[in-house]
Amino acid sequence: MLDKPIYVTQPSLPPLEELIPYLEQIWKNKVLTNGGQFHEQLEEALCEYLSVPFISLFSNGTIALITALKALAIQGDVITTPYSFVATAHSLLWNGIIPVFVDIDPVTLNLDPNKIESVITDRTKAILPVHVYGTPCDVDAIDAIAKSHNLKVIYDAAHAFGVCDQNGSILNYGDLSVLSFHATKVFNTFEGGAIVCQDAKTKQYIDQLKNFGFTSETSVVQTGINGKMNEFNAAVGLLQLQYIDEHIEKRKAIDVAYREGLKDIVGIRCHTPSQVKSPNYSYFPIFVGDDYTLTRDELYEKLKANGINGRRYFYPLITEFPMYQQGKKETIAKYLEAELLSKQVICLPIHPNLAKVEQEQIVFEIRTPATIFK
Ligand code: T4K
Repeated sequence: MLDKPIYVTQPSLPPLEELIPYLEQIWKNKVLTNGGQFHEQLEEALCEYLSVPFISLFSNGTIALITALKALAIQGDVITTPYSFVATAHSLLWNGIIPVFVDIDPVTLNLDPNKIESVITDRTKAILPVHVYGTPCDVDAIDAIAKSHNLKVIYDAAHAFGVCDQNGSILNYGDLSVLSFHATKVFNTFEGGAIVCQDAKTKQYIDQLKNFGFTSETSVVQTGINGKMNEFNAAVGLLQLQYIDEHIEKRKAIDVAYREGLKDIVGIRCHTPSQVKSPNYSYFPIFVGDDYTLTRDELYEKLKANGINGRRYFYPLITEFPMYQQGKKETIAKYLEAELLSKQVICLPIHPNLAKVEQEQIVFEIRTPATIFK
């Protein structure tokens, strides 16, 4: 038994004393928000680190998603995944958009492009795929479908900070990509988020939208919102950026050790998407099959009883929340892969502060009792 509980994630924090000079600057300048110097510096630094042309910082990822849809004036229906955090679909409802859910690919765990075209109608205006756990979607297939049907694509990239494929940052696909910098994410500013876009005009419009729609002191052009990131969060971000590579390296070592420790256990499967050029190791999902000695929920509870707090991201599916079932008449399951995987998943703890001995204990609890491949 461990002396303190382990959580699925724990924020990585830079040394406290390194934050003090930033705070002194804020206290001296007395610019606390509305586009101060740290806000500006963080936007620049992130563009460089992430290799993206334009970024607009936000107070959190959910407001950024809501604003991204607004920025592209999306209405009608939008195709999205049921296997995500509820904020993905909520952002559609906040814009009066109807979410149309499509099943996932069991390998990437993201929207299955083969199932998208059959649900496109005259009402469909966009696709909102999610790079779940930081695994890139099949971006080429999705973008090809979008082009042939004249649809916008907004990627929910809340989990995908720093992820690259063979062409570079995955944040450069689609019309917009949305990041979350929440405390539980690989890169955190306590709360925060961002929209990545590809041209200066769109950035300017997004910046207006996050500031109530003001275009000047005396003119408002849109129903904007208050989505601005403040100077404290931006300062934390600047500091965090100095440690991000180190944090991702630590996550990588944990990922490698889990794969080694769990490799021969009957009924335990690690999520292994095909080669990603630079993953961020943001989550470590395992899938508990019928051939494991316990059910998924029994294993989840057993771990919890031993102080190990995994999370069943994403269970239930968004489509299983009663508010997303209103008005639905279907009795036949439509999201077979998502339903199956949602009932099998446990995300194991992974964060830079996880000690080797803690990880060994997690592996031990999963191995005992379990059948081992010979
Ligand atoms: N799109 C996707 C695909 C997302 O996953 C998310 C958020 C969003 C959009 C929206 O982005 P934001 O608006 O959040 O920026 C957490 C996060 O709150 C949420 O950001 C995240 N996805 C989701 C997957 O996970 P919960 O309800 O599971 O968090 P909570 O509070 O239970 O935290 C999990 C564990 O982390 C705790 O057991 C302990 C540890 N923890 C948490 C916090 C907040 C800490 O050690 N310290 C902390 O400060 O939703």
